[in-house]
Amino acid sequence: MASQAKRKITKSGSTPRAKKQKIEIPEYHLTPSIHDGDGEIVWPAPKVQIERAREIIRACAQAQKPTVILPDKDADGLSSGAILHHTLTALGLSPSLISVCFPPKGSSVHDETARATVSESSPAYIFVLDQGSRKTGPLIDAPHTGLIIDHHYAEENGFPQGAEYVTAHDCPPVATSSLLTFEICLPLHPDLKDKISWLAALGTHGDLGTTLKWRPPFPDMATTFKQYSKKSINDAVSRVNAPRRSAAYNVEDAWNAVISASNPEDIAKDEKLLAAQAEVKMETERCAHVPPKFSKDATIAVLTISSAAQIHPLIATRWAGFLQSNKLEIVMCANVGYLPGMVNFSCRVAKVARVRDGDEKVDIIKKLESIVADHPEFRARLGESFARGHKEASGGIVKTAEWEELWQLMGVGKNVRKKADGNRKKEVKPTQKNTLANYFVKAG
Ligand SMILES: [Mn+2]
Repeated sequence: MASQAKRKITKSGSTPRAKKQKIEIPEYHLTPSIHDGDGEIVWPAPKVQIERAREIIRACAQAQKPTVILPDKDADGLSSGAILHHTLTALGLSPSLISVCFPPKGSSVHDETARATVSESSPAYIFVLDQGSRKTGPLIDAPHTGLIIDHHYAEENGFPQGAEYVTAHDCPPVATSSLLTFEICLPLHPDLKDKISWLAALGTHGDLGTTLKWRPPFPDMATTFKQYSKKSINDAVSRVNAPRRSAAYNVEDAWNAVISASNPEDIAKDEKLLAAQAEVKMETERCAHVPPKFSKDATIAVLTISSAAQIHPLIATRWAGFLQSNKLEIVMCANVGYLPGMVNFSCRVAKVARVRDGDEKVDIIKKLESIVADHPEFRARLGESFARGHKEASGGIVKTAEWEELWQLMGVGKNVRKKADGNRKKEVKPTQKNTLANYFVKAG
């Protein structure tokens, strides 16, 4: 894998003692757990929420009524969808009564179009998985039981009207949606363990990274990893995540692979996912070599690409790993070709800035908001999809005209470097293509 190659190169040129690998404990394992009145750890979600979720799932299977599952499009969302689907059918719900919906490219489950699609099948039960939550009207207008299973931050009462919810967000170490769904469903039927354990691993590695230590209170997955290597799980993660990044956005292909697979190797064999993965890789290579431009204060590096594929987060991540400049805080990749008339952008904290602490700690959402803080009218026009996500990985979707205004506000390209002073003739454009390409061989 790329990261291993990178490590090797770093190691070969230095003394082993100096580069002795640091064991990093992920933040989610350092956050103290919360305890209930009896001193028991509250995990992965409050007991009442978990019990209520189980009641709803049992009642749904019993009811034999149309049911809609709305899982998010990545490995975690799809795995929690598959875990719930296997559970409902194991409990006797006819598969023909279950529809699984994915909003089209560029829209979300919170959109009006999604509501209309869900209403079509007149569901009695609606499950919304791993989608993040917003305070909205009811999921559909007709009477129904709605359950949100999630682990993203939600503001107080930040849920659709009338929907019930179970969330891992407030019970550190925060479980993934697939792990939460697994913990809810496992006791509901004796035959589930083999079917859903590897799916919990798949989704969890998808969100928390492929080197996760399964330490308590995370469940003991030794049996699962004896059966399937971590490599096979991790390979399946990248396969499953490919369709949502491809230009065609065939998330259904990923879902079909996950729901029909009995193990991670089945997913690795899926031709459609393989093709999507190849396409994403090719697009990333095609667009990754664009030279960065810097904001006036040199804290933001901007890479502008045009691709119908959702590769902007990948390119931002890559460049964040090796751009060197002591002022640099954020690497931003803007994709002008993802949706017509829109610019989709992803931001990552530059590796050089990740060591900062306390007040200096880089918070992307704050940083983005600070650019427009003195322009409330402009901030309003940027809309709800600007500066969303996490403080370490944020981004947004804005209209082309607003993007150009933002570009001006950041002063992109107006950064004057000292070397430019009085020495213009020397400023011959370097044959940068080669330089950057070489860089990628090492860093990527
Ligand atoms: Mn998730």
